[in-house]
Amino acid sequence: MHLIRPMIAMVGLTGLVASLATCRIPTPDGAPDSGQGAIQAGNLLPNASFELPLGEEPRQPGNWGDILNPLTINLAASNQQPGNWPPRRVAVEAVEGDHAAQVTLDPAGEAFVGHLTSPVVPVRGGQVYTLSAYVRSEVPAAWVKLCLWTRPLDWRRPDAAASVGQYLSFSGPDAESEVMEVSAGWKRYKFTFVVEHLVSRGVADLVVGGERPGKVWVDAVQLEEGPRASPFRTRYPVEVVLAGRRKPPMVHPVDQPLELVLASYNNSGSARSEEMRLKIETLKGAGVLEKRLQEPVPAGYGERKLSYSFQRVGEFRARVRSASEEPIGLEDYLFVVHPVMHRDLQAVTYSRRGRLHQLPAERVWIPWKDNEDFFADPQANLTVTRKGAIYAGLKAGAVAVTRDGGRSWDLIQASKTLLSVLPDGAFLNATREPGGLRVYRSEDEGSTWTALGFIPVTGPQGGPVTQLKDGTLVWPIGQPRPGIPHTVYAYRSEDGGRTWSEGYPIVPGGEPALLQLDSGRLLAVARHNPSRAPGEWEKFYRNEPSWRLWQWATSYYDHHRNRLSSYEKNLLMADSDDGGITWKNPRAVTHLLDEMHGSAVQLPDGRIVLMYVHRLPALHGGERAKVSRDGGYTWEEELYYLNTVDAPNWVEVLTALENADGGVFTFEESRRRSFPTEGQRLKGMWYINDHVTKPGYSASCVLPPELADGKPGMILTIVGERKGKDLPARMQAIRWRPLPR
Ligand SMILES: [Ca+2]
Repeated sequence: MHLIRPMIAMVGLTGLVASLATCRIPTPDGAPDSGQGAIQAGNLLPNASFELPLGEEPRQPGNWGDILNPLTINLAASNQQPGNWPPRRVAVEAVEGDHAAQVTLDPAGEAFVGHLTSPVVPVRGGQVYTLSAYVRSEVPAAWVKLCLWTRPLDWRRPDAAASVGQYLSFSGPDAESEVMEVSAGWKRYKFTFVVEHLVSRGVADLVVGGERPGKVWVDAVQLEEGPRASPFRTRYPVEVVLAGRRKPPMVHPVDQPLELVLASYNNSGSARSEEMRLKIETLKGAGVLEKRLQEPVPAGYGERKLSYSFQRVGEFRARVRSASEEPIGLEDYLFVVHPVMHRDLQAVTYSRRGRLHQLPAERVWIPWKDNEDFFADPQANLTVTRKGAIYAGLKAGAVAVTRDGGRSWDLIQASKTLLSVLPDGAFLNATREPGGLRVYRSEDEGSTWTALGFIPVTGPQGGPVTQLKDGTLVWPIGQPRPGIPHTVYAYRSEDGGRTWSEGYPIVPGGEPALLQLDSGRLLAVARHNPSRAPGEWEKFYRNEPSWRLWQWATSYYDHHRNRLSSYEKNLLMADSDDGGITWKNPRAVTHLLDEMHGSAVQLPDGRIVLMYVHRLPALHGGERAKVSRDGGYTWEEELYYLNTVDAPNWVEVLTALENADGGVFTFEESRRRSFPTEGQRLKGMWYINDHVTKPGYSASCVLPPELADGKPGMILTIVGERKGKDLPARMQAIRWRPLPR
């Protein structure tokens, strides 16, 4: 059987090579004859004795059981994750060191099966390899198969009939040993094979099974070149894992030192004076910190605490290498550093090359709070009426109004929810009626309303209505239509809202807002959370750094399966030069996931300011802004932070989840995505939404000089703060301006 596989495997190469090209895991030369050269001694697998942490943190790139590496992600994307990811456990009689990997046998048809997948390792095309592992079982009549994949893993049973008589098709691993019986005592299992030509990396897949559920233990796994299994050794004499051990994970507030834990395993039997290098770079690859770690590494397992004055905000990657650049650190540690602002700070902050600075600003609380719902989300655009009033819809009919440019606010009660305010002071409302949305207009601050036109639409997500200079109303509405991805459409009315045009597609997405520039051009901003088709995973790697960061940070409190829904969750912009009929130049204007609800204003000097919420992780996320001089194509380097939202009860919430679940927080990632607590089904993300204060949405306008400080270019932004367990939903008004041109 195996003899015919090498020729067969050529078929899938075009797709594989194309997909590999988009991935960033370093690959060796995958050229046709990369296998040339002498046999290389040594174990290719890192952490192969399972002495270093294995998923205690959110899984980071590079460790065992990583479901998001380029070869294993197909399992997640096609719902094949194991119910329990193998943890590392103390094993009294481990073959090497003190720990072994524990694999749980899950139901699979009539049998019970478990998998232990290795990190991605380089392999040389056409080379002979031997894979070996020590295995023992708590379950009688257990078995093991040793496998190697050089293409995306797929554990679905291959259709044997499809291969009958077909010389050029097969599925399953590249190489797969016979089934070998496993007993209660440790025994070494070995498998020698060749890998296909024109491949450059692989994942070892140890498959164990039995007739009953239970645990199988694995230790001292070795993948080496050549036809024999040599005595086990670790990949390097010293290997390390860098961890943050934060709650919530991976977020470090800027007002604290950057504290990391370096876990090491040294199997040489005595302390080693091994110099290591810690490098921290931005996700875009710019180096920001490099440290030499020179203390001796103790024999066996050791931990040391690292603490640095970092004082930079942004998204980063930390890695450890040996002095000669060997990858002895098997995971990169991805992390974010958030700015920290006091809720009443009379300033906004901004970052330049990661360093924080302040700009004076005025900040007041709007006299409104809500203990019932978590939303604190004003509609995106504010309008300054001809009488100098500015209104903000809060919830239902509650409206805040200011007549002094946002310094002081009063509450009024409209009888319908405020959608938008026109420059003449009229309120607009959109009410869902059977089959669509009815527009209403009020001339008396929402007391009485007149019905206007109707737009037939299902599942609408309407943004604010914008009145163009020629009086035309343009209303962006996100909606699903049969056969078309969720899209934002522009509806136009040239008679004040009595009749509306068909919807003209703008961009994919929802949650839209429009701005007419001085030039007459219309600028649209929309939230973009695309979904993927089942089994589709290549797109994740097109946005790899920010997507990975999001995946690992959220996998802490939810299941990977849930978070694989989006490969992007950010903001798109597009332009229209004909009043909203034809849209062009669609472009991403933010690039991290969980950045949404964007809106823009134009300053009197022509610059565009984009405001949006940055949500992840919720601890000190907040409203952000950035400035463009060219109409939203390129952005100045400074990032403005209008507020940051603390969540003082995070640890309490995470502990409650841990106690309720008993699984997710030990990172064994049980199959349960929701779990019972006090008679209710509790789902991690929902529980967090209900209990942790987080940033809401924003609304902005440019103040005329008489409502500002006599000078042009001041922005009024309302920022929401969503309800947590102890704090109500509420909103602030901020009078601020970005740096001068
Ligand atoms: Ca071990």
